[in-house]
Amino acid sequence: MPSASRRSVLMGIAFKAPFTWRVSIRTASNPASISPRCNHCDKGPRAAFERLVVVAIDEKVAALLIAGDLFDGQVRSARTAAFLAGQLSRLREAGILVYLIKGNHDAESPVTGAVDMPDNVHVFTARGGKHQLSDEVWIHGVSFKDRHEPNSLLDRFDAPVAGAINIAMLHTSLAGAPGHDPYAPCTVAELSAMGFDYWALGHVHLRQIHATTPWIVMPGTPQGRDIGEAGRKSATMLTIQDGRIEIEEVPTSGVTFEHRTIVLGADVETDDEIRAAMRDTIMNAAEACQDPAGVIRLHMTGAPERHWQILRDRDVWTETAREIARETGRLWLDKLVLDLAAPDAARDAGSALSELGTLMGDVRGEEAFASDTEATLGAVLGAVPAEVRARVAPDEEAARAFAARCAAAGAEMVRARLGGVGR
Ligand SMILES: [Mn+2]
Repeated sequence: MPSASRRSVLMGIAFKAPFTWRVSIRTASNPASISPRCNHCDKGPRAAFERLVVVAIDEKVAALLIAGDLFDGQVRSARTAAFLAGQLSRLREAGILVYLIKGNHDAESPVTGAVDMPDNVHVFTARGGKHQLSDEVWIHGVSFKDRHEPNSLLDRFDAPVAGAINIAMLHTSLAGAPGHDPYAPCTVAELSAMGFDYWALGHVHLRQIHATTPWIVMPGTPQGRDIGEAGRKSATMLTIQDGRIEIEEVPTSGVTFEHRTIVLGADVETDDEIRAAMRDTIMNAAEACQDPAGVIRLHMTGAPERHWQILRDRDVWTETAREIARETGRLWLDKLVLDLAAPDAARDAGSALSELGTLMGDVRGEEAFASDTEATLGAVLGAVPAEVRARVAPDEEAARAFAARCAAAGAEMVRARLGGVGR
């Protein structure tokens, strides 16, 4: 038990596959222009965990709480196990306890069982339990037994200890989201009614404070995994003093994902102007990036005169953006997204090109074309890894929408090529 003089400070985090993931940086089609690897990206999740350990030691915290999904289920890696054991041992030497509950991903991980945890680590079982951290603080927790946990786990918690601060750890999707499997479902109201002072939740990657009395906190992932998890990521620090809990956010990510948008005005006429706009935006992003490295997705919107040419020369503009990002020394381009409109659709009306556009639009509306596109997409998806498939087309409706987007983008590309040639 930590000495009475130590502040009772805990850090609650929710991990997801922190040690095994790599940021996927699209490589250029031309091998000569492939970006140098983003070292920060490769190290991302481990670096975030190390940063967490350093803060924990510097701040002399009493304990580190890990609310599940420390490991990614499918990955077996001795290096991962060794890295984790090393970091946990650093905490042990600093007299810091670690509380761990298993999430859905840990439950299927071959690594979880293989790691011989240092003796400062307390792993809660699926039966649940409680552990006294200090004179005034008790930690409660329940682990996942299997990958799937469609039922609430709340009945496995002991009652809060009277006269103490009680912190409960749970891996849960809360009330969940439509189309996603429920993981230990429960509501904020149910959690509030349990009598604990703080709920240290895990599973959802986005940080969210659901309630303050009691605290119900989903701290989010300490390192974003891809552009879908944009922004700086963090852990949550708890300070317990005079029977009260205060929290603060502690940045942990080593790589920030960001979206940036360039709006091209109708008066943009030259490549130089476009390059200048790109440079401004990317340089600003580099300056604003608070992490050692950043990955940006650049969106170009607007209705410039050069609309056709830009769409036609998409690869050139992608490489241009990639090169400017490389110059910053700390940014990597995830992707250039072109969302451009023709400057004045009315002016084109009656032209052969406009007629072609209308025809392609009509055909896309036909059922036979739609089912043909969906069949083609089905064949393509059948050839990609299941994980990618699940992401692109999690259900039938999403697959249909994706097929429609592909068809619309294809039509736009055809128009861009023809329009570019014609001008
Ligand atoms: Mn999970």
